[in-house]
Amino acid sequence: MMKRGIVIDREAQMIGVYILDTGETYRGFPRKKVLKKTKIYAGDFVLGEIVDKNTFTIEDIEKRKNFLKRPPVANVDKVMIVSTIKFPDFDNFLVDNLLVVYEYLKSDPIIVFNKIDLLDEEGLKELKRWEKIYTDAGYDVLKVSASTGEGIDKLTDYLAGTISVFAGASGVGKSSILSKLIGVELETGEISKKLKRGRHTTTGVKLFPFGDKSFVGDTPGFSSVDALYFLDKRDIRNYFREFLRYSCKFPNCMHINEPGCEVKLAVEKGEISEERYRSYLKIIKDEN
Ligand SMILES: Nc1nc2c(ncn2[C@@H]2O[C@H](COP(=O)(O)OP(=O)(O)OP(=O)(O)O)[C@@H](O)[C@H]2O)c(=O)[nH]1
Ligand SMILES: [Mg+2]
Ligand SMILES: [Zn+2]
Repeated sequence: MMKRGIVIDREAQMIGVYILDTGETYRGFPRKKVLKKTKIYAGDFVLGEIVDKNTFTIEDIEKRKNFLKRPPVANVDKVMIVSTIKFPDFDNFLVDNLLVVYEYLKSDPIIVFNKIDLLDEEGLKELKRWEKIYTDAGYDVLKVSASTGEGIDKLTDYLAGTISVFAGASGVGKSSILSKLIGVELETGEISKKLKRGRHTTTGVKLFPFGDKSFVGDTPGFSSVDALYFLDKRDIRNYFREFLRYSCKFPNCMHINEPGCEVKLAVEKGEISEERYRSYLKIIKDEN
């Protein structure tokens, strides 16, 4: 009988398949005709047959909705851009670059603020301020603490039925959130050891099943990035979500100093945040 599965383990010679209706895992062996057609990535939905208690023959691969190169995962529904207000200090320029790049890669970035347990009154105010800025810009914002577990259930519900991966600076708590989501309680150093165990190549990716048919990747995406590496300076404006609500006098308006620029007017009126606009100018290197 044909079964539908998802590739959750992908290394050099290894394809691990998770059968969606039972949650059992098998080693997948693609037919030649499948290999001829395409490569196989973590996140791929596959159709095939269980031939014995370890073996699943892959007869077909479903069309991908997207493919993220970094990390190499197919069918990514959400990229969690993890940040902190403190420890380390919030870096909005990094977040804005990541938002542009993952938006461009069609992978629906969201913002996850971690380490909220470390915030005093002033820190919480700062969190609220940034939360409003990104919500107004059109992004979903979630707040968690991987230490106390606060917000983890909400994040789990939010991610129900999705394939997601992490991005964000070093030390913000990506591995810690991953271990909370999948329920592996270990010291962070050990977690990374355990999660990386048996990995022989740097290209290997695992997806961990959790919650309600959700899968999260163990290999983080970018920790820092320059959007200009991916996109032409002139295209950056198309990946600031809130800019797209406005039509300027000139369709090719760069929103710098042009007459009839509705985006600049929206910044002056406070409809678009100064911080986001400044990031935009900094990304396209027009900071004066
Ligand atoms: N207080 C507090 N500490 C946290 C929290 N989340 C993570 N940490 C700590 O922050 C440090 C970094 O966490 P990691 O999970 O390793 O961060 P990471 O984003 O995976 O870092 P890289 O792997 O270097 O990119 C560790 O010492 C964690 O124990 C949190 O919610 N609250
Ligand atoms: Mg990590
Ligand atoms: Zn404009």
